[in-house]
Amino acid sequence: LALAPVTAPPASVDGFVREFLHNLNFELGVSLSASSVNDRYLALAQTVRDYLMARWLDDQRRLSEIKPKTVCYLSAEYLLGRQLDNNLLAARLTDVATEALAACGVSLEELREIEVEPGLGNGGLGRLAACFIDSLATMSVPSIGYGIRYEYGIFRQTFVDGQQVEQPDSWLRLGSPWEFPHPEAAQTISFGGHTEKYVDDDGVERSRWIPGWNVLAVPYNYMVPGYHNGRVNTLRLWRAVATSSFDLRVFNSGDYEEAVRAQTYAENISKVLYPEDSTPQGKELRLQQQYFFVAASISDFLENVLGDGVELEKLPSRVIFQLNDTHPVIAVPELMRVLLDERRLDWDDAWAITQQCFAYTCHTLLPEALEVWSVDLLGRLLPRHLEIIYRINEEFLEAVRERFGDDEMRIRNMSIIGEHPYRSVRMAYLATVAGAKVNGVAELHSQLLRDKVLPDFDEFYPGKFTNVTNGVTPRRFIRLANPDLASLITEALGAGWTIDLERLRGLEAYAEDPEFRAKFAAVKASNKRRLSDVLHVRDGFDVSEDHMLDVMVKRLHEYKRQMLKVLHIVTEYEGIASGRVAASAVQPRTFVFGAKAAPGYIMAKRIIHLINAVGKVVNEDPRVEGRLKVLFPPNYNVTLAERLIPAADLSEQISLAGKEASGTGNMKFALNGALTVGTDDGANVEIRQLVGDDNFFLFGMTEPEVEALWAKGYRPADFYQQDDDLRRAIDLIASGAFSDGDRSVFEPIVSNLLYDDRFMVLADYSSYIAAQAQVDAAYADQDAWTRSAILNIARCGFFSSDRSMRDYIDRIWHTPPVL
Ligand code: 26V
Repeated sequence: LALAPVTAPPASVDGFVREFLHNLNFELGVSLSASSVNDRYLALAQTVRDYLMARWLDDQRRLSEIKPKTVCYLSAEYLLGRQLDNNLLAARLTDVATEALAACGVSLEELREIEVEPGLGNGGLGRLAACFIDSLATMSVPSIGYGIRYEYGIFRQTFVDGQQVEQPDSWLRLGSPWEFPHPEAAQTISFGGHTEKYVDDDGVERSRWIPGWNVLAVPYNYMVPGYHNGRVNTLRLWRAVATSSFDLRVFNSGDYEEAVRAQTYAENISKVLYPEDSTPQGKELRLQQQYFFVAASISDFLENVLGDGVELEKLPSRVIFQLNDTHPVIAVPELMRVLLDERRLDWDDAWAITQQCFAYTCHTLLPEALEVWSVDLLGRLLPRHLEIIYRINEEFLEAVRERFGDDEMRIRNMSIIGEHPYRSVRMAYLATVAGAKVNGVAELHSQLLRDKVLPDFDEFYPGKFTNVTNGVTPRRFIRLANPDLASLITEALGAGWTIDLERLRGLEAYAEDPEFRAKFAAVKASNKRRLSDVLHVRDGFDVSEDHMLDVMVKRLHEYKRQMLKVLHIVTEYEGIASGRVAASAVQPRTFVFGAKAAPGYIMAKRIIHLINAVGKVVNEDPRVEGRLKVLFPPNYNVTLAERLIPAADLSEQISLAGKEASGTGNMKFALNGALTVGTDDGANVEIRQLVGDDNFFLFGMTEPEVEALWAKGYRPADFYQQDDDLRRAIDLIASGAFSDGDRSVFEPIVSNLLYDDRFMVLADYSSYIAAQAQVDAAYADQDAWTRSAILNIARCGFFSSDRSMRDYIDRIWHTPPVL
């Protein structure tokens, strides 16, 4: 019997209408006239899936025959954003779908707007993973994204009296049309119990794990379509489900309630995304999540992807597991355990294979963000893995001794096991020892990683450390988010730039063309109107198209220095309100914030409160009306980013030098023609090098200057005493002017700035204010500003995540495309 291959429905308006109505009637069980908007959205999503399906199945079949080396991207977070538009675009279906739906009397725009984005990530790290899998699919690189299907993603942020209140993000409530669950392919994942020694049939003494309990990991597959290349890769997210044996044992003992409780316990593992906290460690459930997804992923790769009869020695030629930060690093002892205990390799062979199969990306420099797990917890949850980690460490320290002698200080510093304040496993060290390569995410970050965070390791492993500067996908962040700009670029340069972003260079010449500049300015203005429409419906805000749009969107963290932005706004406000500065002397500006604070991060939440409080006073004061406005739409997410970024004139990238590993928002803004006011930090450094000093507002200390100031002794109160503007701004906050006269509300912020100020806000204040004066002056010449904006776009093609992927492939993965 010749089985007909799966074929896609005809890509015509007629074909699309038929498929859409079929799905509405037969999959959702409603007629067109009786269908809800959600029904129509679900049917549309299914229709798009149907078009992608043949390619997806075909790619899976081909890859299982070709058996190429595959990238397994291990990430606890994927901040995907909405799927519908992206998938329509990738499959070249946008026009057909628009027409087909119109023929059914349905508006595509309306359906787009009801999609709930899967917020399965905290911020930059999760969004980066989403950009990377888009690029890998677009470049036809064999790859699988592995992660967790959280039932609740990043919390929904609301403001009550200006303060953040978190609501659960029940993104699955109205159905999730993009996923394909495979309960039949579940993996069993074990935890707890103990280990025991035994002698195997060959007389070799071995260790084995007798686990205490287990859960099922059920895979949910998502299509990751490449852009216009017919390619569809897979994102596989795991959901925790109780095993029946698990229930049965308790159930047999007759305790029904206990059985239900046990089930709930197991299923908690994939219940909720951890909101990146002010202190990230010490959460047992989080370690369970990490092990759960990497154990399922490794087992899935070995059993289902690798294929039968592959000698394990060849494993490194078939896979590279990329560790997205330390969250998946428990995969290292897990692969060792599988090779040793299940596949019966000896230690040296297993370790040689493991060391070639992993590479590690570090995404931070903050010491408090480097993950450690207490030996106590790890030993309880994963006793066999702890044994393996101890042995890895023993052999590693032995090699260190051989090389450097008995330098106990160095040994203590390099040990994977830390002793203070309690005995713990340093996951970044484990990843560095096990990884074939270790990379930072921007030039400066990679340099500091080698020099400051892991200098001994850099010395011990020459050639292991490298840099791959982050990037962002031009499909989502230019083509979809800014369609008018995309058309303008295509008009000038032809198609092709979307997958070859260096072609944007061609716009340099157009920056000198007054007609092109006028068109660009019109696009910017229209994006502001579009944003205004969105914010009006969403939050009741209005954005004036003749205001400079000054945007700071990113997680709320002290190191990112939203406080510096607040001090600038208060300074501007106080100047005009007090009459010292004529309102007409400043450019009309709307300041926009978007930021979520980790629910447990009290200072970050106070700063959110302050921003809202300052906004309220500024927006209600007639003395600054039409000049200054502050907007803080709640629940900043990928969907809102896609609206805000294309409308922005000014991008705020103002972290203390040496703290922001890279930033990726900075790249998105520059690529949409916003100018940056920024410090010499993260990828800002590279952005400025590329766009040129004339097209970037640099301010603040450099990283060595920061170090020097700490060394000399930093006294923030001195800056307060010596700078009149700064003193007036801080005094105004302290006076209760933004808290109905209550001086206690923001007192903790004020005293933190004056007497602690870990991120040197006061030290960089005057330089920041000066840079903002330059911004004002530059914005007064609209035509020159527009020219700069176009040059930013023209010179930032480097920041495509396609280029990042090429760098990973060349320097780390060695996984060529399979066309
Ligand atoms: C930061 C912190 C800060 C204080 C303590 C708790 C805690 C926990 C986690 C983190 C974030 C670390 C990993 C991360 O998200 N890094 C971000 O990765 C982006 C993609 O590479 C990069 O652009 C950002 O600069 C970097 O902060």
